[in-house]
Amino acid sequence: MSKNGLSVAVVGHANAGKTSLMRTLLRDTEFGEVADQAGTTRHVEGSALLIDETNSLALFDTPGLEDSIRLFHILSGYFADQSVDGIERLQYFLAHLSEYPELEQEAKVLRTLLNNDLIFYVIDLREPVLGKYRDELQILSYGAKPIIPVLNFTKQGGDNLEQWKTQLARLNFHAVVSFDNVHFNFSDEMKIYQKMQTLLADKEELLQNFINQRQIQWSERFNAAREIVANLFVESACVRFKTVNSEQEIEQATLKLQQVVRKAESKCVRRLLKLYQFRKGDLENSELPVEQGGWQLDLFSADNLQEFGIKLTGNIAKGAGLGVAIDLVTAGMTLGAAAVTGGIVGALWGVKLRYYDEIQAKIKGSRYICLNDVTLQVLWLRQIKLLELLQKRGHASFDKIDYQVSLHKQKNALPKNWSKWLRKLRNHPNWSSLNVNSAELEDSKRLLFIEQVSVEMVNEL
Ligand SMILES: Nc1nc2c(ncn2[C@@H]2O[C@H](COP(=O)(O)OP(=O)(O)OP(=O)(O)O)[C@@H](O)[C@H]2O)c(=O)[nH]1
Ligand SMILES: [Mg+2]
Repeated sequence: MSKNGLSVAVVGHANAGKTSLMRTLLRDTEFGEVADQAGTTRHVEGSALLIDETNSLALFDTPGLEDSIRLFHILSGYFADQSVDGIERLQYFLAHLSEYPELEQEAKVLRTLLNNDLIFYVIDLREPVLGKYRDELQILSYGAKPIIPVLNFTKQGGDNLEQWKTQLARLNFHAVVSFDNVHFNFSDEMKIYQKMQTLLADKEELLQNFINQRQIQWSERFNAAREIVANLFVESACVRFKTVNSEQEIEQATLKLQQVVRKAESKCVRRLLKLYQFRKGDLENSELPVEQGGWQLDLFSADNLQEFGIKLTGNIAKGAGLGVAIDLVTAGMTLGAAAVTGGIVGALWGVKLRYYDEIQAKIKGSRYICLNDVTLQVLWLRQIKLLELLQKRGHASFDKIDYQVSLHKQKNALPKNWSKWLRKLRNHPNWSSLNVNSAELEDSKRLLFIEQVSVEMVNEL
């Protein structure tokens, strides 16, 4: 690995979350091994994030420190009568390692400490400040490298926060950051790099380039994700299948319609996961509410209504339930009434020529079916939810996401232009590749519309 740029050693007590931090910073769910037990990482392992063509930020994961009390005792016991600095103590220890075979893991950490520019010291906030941690910090300070204490498990360990901060300050560590590996927060990650900037003055510009690049990547990814969702929405709201006017045929066409939309949704989910560098395998383990690229709750299941807090009103309450593909002609245009009164011509004028196909179909005994409003709402809210989860999910996550709870927060509002969008989309069957004869997908108006939907989707997650 290139040593151009700068390098960081990730150190800390066993099981504090070092490898998890690596995974999250690298956006790599497969880096190293993560397990809820001490001694999972046995060797130093590194990976790098590119800054530009010649520079990278190298990160090195290390085994956990276990017996720091003994190690500190050994190191501070050397050269009792001479003034010898910390680095010399560490080097002396490493040169005499054969005398302490039981401290081999610790020795790996000390070597990494000496070889890198800066240290992230990962702290499990759930733990109270104990003597062994103070000893660890004293040992690390022997390396004379800038150290950033990274307070991990911020969700569960909040009660110990002040105690840890006070203790760290007493040991002269002031550049503390909070960073939870599971409940990811991009601005917390940026704080880590900003702290690095203040501690490594000669690398300030390089780190600024790095920070800028990370920010651009982050917003580009979010924009790309919103576009994927907007595309699915347009595809699904524009889809329209023609069928003859018989119960059996309509039922078959309905099933087919559901099938293509389900497929389109799982394609969208797969694309989002890939974009955020989560893999299919990670999903099954991490128990996102997604199964084999689709959602556990079937898109057309009526349970979705309650799940997403959707209330049935007006026509929908009386007639079509969720997932019943409605007859566009009768539900959307009241052509039925017009036809009864013999006003076909008037109706044609009234609904404008863009409905010509449907009217023709109606007269000839054919029908068009499309997705009803409620189904589109569910489809929309599920993607927004997934997007929100992905934005906040660290690459070290294992826990089940409690998406049920967050769904009931008031966030499930539809965009204010929702009805306007639907009206427009229903008139553009040529904007959906899900239609049998797909065409005009590169239509500039379609692309513009997708952009508009992406922008208005959610401002900030
Ligand atoms: N909830 C939560 N769990 C975390 C966090 N960070 C790590 N974990 C969990 O804590 C356990 C230990 O994480 P590791 O990353 O393996 O810890 P480590 O410091 O590399 O452990 P060793 O290699 O054994 O020293 C795993 O079960 C992780 O899933 C966090 O921020 N929040
Ligand atoms: Mg580890």
